[in-house]
Amino acid sequence: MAWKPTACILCECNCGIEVELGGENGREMVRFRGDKRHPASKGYACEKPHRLNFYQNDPHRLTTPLRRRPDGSHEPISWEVAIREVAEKLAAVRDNHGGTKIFYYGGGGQGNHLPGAYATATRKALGSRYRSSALAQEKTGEFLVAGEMLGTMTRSDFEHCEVAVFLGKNPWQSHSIPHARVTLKALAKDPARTLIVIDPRRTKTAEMADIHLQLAPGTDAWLLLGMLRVLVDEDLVDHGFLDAKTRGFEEVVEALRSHSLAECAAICELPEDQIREAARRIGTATSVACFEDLGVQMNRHSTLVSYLDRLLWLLTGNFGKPGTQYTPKPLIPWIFGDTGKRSPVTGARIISGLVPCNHIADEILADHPDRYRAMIVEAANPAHSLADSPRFREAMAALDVSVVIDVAMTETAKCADYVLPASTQFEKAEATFFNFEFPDNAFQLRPALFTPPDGPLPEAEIHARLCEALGAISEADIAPLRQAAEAGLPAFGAAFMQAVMSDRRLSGQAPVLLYRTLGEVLPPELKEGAVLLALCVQFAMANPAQIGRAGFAGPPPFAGLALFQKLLDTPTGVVFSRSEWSEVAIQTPSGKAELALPEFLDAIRELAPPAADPAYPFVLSAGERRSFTANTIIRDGDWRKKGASGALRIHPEDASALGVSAGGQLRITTRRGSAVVDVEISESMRRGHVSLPNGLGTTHPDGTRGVAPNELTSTEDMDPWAGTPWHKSVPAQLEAVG
Ligand SMILES: Nc1nc2c(c(=O)[nH]1)N[C@H]1C(S)=C(S)[C@@H](COP(=O)(O)OP(=O)(O)OC[C@H]3O[C@@H](n4cnc5c(=O)[nH]c(N)nc54)[C@H](O)[C@@H]3O)O[C@H]1N2
Ligand SMILES: Nc1nc2c(c(=O)[nH]1)N[C@H]1C(S)=C(S)[C@@H](COP(=O)(O)OP(=O)(O)OC[C@H]3O[C@@H](n4cnc5c(=O)[nH]c(N)nc54)[C@H](O)[C@@H]3O)O[C@H]1N2
Ligand code: SF4
Ligand SMILES: [Mo]
Repeated sequence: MAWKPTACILCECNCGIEVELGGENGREMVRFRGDKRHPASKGYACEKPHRLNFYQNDPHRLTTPLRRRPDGSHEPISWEVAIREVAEKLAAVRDNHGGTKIFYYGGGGQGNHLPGAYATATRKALGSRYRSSALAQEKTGEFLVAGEMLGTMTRSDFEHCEVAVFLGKNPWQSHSIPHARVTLKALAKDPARTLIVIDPRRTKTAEMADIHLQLAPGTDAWLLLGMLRVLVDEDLVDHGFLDAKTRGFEEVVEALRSHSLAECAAICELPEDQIREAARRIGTATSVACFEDLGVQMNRHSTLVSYLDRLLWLLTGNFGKPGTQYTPKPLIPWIFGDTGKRSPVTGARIISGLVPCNHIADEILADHPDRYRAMIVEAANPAHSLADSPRFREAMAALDVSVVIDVAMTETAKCADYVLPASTQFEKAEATFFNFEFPDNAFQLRPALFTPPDGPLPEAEIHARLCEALGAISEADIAPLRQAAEAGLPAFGAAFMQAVMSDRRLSGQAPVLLYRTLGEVLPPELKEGAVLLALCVQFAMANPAQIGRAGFAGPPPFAGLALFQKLLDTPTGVVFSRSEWSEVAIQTPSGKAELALPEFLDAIRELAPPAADPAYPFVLSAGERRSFTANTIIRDGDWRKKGASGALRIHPEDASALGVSAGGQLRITTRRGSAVVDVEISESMRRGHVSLPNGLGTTHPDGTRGVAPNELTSTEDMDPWAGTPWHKSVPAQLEAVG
C-alpha cells in the first residue's frame, strides 16, 4: 500500500503526515510518518498521530441520523426525514421568534474548519446571528486587548528569538508552535539564548528553561507587574520604539508605580531577585518572543494578564522585527477585538464575533424574550468542554430544538433532538484555518483518504441539503453555474463572481453553491474543497503583494484562481503568502500602539491580593495537556499509551498529609461537583496545586476513564472582561477515600 499525504488533526499545528493504509479493504491507518514536503511542519510530528486509527475506526461511531424520543433515548431515522424535520423545526423557530434565536456553536475542531465555512450558508438561510466556539473560552481576552492596543493579532517568532517567554504554556506537550520540541531544544542548548517559563508546575518545558518562574497559581498579574516595574525603574525600555510607535507610556508608568516589586514578589511567592533577573534579561535582549496560553488565559485576571503581556514586549520594543512578534496573514481574515455588539440576554461583550462561552447557558435558561431557542452544534462537544457540564445539559433540555453534527455520540449529541452523522476528517477533503506561519505562510487542502461508508455525510452535503430544504437555494440557481464549471476554472470563476455579486441571497449561499457546482467537477477526494475558491479569491484581492511573492500573479480573480488550482494539485501543502518584516504594522486608527487602556490601568491600580477560601485549600487546574490527550477528538480511552486513567497530579508532601500513596485515590470536591480520582504523586507540582488532564471522562461503550473536568467547574468563575473561564484555578478540597 502506498503512503498517502494528509495532516494530523490532534492539535492546532496540523503537521503534515504520511499514512500507510492497510487492514481489511485498506481502511485502516496503519503506519505514520511526518511529511517532509509539508511547507510548515517539514517532517515534524509528535507521538500522537500514531494512534489516529482510534479516531478513524472507532467501531462506535455514528452511522445514521438519530431523533430523540420523549424518554431521552434516540431512534434511527433516514436522511430524508432528518433533513426535512430539522429544516422545518429550525424554520419554525425563525418564523415564530426570529432567526436570531437560533444559536450556532463550533464549526471545527483543531484540524477541520471547512464545516464552519459551509455552515455560514445554513445560518444565513435561517437568519441566525449569534455564535460561539472554544475560542471564546481561551483567546477572546487576548483578542480584546490585541484589538485595542494593536488593531491586529500577533504571533511570535520562536525560531529566531534571543529570549523566549512561555507564560502559562507548556509547548513540549501542547505544541502550538511549529516543530515545538526542536525549537525548544535549540533554545535550551544555545548559551546565548534564554528560555523563560512562567508556570506553577515544573513542566517538561520548565525543566529545559534557563529561568523557571514557578509562581503561586493565579498570581501572574503580580508577576508581570513586578517585571514591568523593574523595566521602568531600571529604564530598560526601548525609548526609540516607544516614541515612534506607541502612545500613553507615561500613563502606564504612573499606574505601574501603584505596586512595589516587594509586594508583587510576596504575592506570587517568588524571590525579588528572580523577577529582577527575568525582567533584566528581557529588557536587554535584542529580540524577545512571548506566548501566553491557557495557564493564564483560563485563570484569574486573564484579560488583564494579556494586556500586561503586551506591555512587556511593547515597552521593550519587541514587535515587527525577526525573533519578536508579527502579524500573520491567515487565509481567512480573523475578526479582531470588541465588535461593539452585546449578547441579547446577559449583555456580554461579543469579542471577535463570539458570545463568551460562560454566558451561553444563561442566555438559554433566562426567562427573557430574546433567549436562544434553538442550537446547532457542529464539530464541537460543549456539554463536555464548557464550564459546568450539568448546567449546559440543562440548557440543552430547555431548547425548542437542538441539532448536533458529529462523528460520534458525544456528551453533547446525547442531549440533542437530532444527531446528524458526519464523515470523518479522512473521508472528505479538509483543511485548517490555523495558518499563522511567517514570513512564508502555508495552507494544505487534504484530499480524502477513504470513501465514506454508507450513512455519514460530509458537512458540505448536510448544509447543502438543509439550505435546499429551507428553500434558500434551488436547481435554478445551480444549473447555470454547473454548466460554467464544465468549462474550466477561469470561466467558472467569472460566472460565479457575477452570480453572487449581483444577488445578495446567492452571496449568502456561496459556500453551498460552490459545493453543488464546482464541487461536482472536482476529483471526488477534493469535492469539499470547493468553498476555498471564494476564500482564495478574497485573499488574493486583499493581499496582492504577499500572494504575488508566493508565485500567484494576475488581476482579480486570476491570482486567487491560480492559488486554488495549486491547492488542488498539491496535497502536501502550498506556500500561499510571503510577507516581509517591514510589512508588520500596527493597525490602530492612530497608527500607534495604544499602551494606556483606561479600564486596564484602573484594574492595575485596584488589583488586590487573591482571597483564599479556607474551605477549599487546594487550587485545581482542570484540563492539563499531556502526551496522550487531544481534547475529545478520540473517544476510546485505549488510544492512550500513557495516562489512560487521567490521574490527578499532586505534590508528595500534600499526598502524604492526606494519607494517600502512589496508585491510591482521592475524592476531589469543588463548589460545583465531586469525583474520585486516581493519584499520581509528582515532584513537578507546587504544594497546594493539583492538576487533572483535559479531554478525559468521555463516555464510550468500551468504558469511561478519568474525570470529565467540567463536572467540577462553574460558569460564574470567569473573567470580567471577556467572560472566559477560570478552569486553571478552581478552588478544591481533597480527602482520602477507602
Ligand atoms: N497534547 C495535547 N496538546 C494540545 C491539546 C491537547 O488536548 N493535548 N490541545 C490544544 C489546544 S486546544 C490548546 S488551546 C493548547 C493549550 O496549550 P497549553 O496552554 O500549553 O496547555 P495546558 O496544559 O492546558 O496549560 C498550560 C500550562 O498552564 C499551567 N498553569 C496552570 N495554572 C497556572 C497559573 O496560575 N499561571 C501560569 N503561568 N501557568 C499556569 C499548567 O501548569 C500548564 O503547564 O494545547 C493544544 N495542544
Ligand atoms: N476544564 C477545561 N475545559 C476545557 C479546556 C481546559 O483546559 N479545561 N480546554 C478548552 C479548549 S482550549 C478547547 S479548544 C476546547 C475543545 O473543546 P471543543 O471545541 O468542544 O472540541 P473537541 O473536544 O475538540 O471536540 C471536537 C468534536 O468534533 C468531533 N469531530 C471530529 N471530527 C469531526 C468531523 O470531521 N466532523 C464533525 N462534525 N465532527 C467531528 C469530535 O467527535 C468531537 O466531538 O475544550 C475546552 N475545555
Ligand atoms: S498532535 Fe500536534 S504536534 Fe503532534 S503531530 Fe499532531 S498536529 Fe503535530
Ligand atoms: Mo484550545
